[in-house]
Amino acid sequence: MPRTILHIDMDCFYAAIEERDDPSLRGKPVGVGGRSLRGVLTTANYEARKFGCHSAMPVFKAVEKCPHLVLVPVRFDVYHEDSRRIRAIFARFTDLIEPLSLDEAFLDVSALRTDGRVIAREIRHQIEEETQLTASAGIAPNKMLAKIASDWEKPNGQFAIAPEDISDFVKTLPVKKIPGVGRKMLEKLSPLGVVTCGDLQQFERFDLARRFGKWGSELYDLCRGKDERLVQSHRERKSVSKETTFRENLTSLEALDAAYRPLFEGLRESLSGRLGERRIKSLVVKLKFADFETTTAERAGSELDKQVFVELLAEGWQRGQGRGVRLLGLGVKFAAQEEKTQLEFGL
Ligand code: TTP
Ligand code: MG
Repeated sequence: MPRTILHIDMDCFYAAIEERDDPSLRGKPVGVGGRSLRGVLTTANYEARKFGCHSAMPVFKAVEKCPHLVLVPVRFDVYHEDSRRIRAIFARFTDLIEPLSLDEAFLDVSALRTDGRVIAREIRHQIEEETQLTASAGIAPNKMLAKIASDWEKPNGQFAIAPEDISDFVKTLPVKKIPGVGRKMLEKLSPLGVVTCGDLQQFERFDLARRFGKWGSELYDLCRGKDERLVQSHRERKSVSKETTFRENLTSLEALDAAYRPLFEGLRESLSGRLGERRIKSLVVKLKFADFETTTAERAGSELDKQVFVELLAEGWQRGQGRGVRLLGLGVKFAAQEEKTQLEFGL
């Protein structure tokens, strides 16, 4: 059974929000992000894009291109709130939602067994009703094609690629439309005479792998419109912890002190991988007493600190007033993750 994947992308997201909230901006070229000429635009509305203004363009350059450009400061809290409302609308249709940024997401709606075009239209309708913002949608059997399709009828439109149309669609599709094929890749492909996915299809898989490594092998599939990647809905992890239940209750602070060390090492190991990139907000010690009552001692902190855990341990132990301890846990809580674009632009 082919899957039904939607890619939903808001139109001129930040700029559209600013226009909605300040109708006097409508019809004028608007750039969001310039507090000074040294800044960069986070986005430009369509009037400003006609002049060649675009995201990530330095403000001074944008003003050169479009002297009448109206610059408005960013209001991330508002964009976050609209993003939250949009995601809540997605959640009415499926749990399989993979947000890519504040304003775009993949949805796997295969389980609804309904024409993806109908679902996309309904989602876009609800978004417009509830936020007064427009979205565009791509509907396809996989992520790559859905993402490409959402751009096809932008703004405020949608485009579907049916399984039987894929091979014709990709034949003439410029390779630069494949997400991940950027300027550097194009510089390597154009000397080989590759402009379209059809051109790229002339190469054997081993040849592409030899030239471009693993990415080359992936391209072999992508240029045929093949993409098996799943829509990954990952709930953001809020914390990580290690705990252990003792065979016999521990009855002294010294015993606890010895017991926490392997947990500390375990925690350190958990944080040595990808989770280690997350910002730590606080450190937590959890104790379960002989009578099953649980207590947690927590302190703000940004890194694993043995001394802090030792102190939290003592604090928790004291609350037990001599009760034996059957379970000990050590953990950290993470700060909520920032959106990527926000970090990239340091605004
Ligand atoms: P995009 O979806 O790339 O752009 P857009 O929604 O403004 O316009 P389009 O109609 O073409 O989809 O990005 C979404 C928002 O993310 C955008 O409004 C502002 C922010 N952003 C940045 O801050 N920096 C960037 O470089 C880009 C591309 C986007
Ligand atoms: Mg967008």
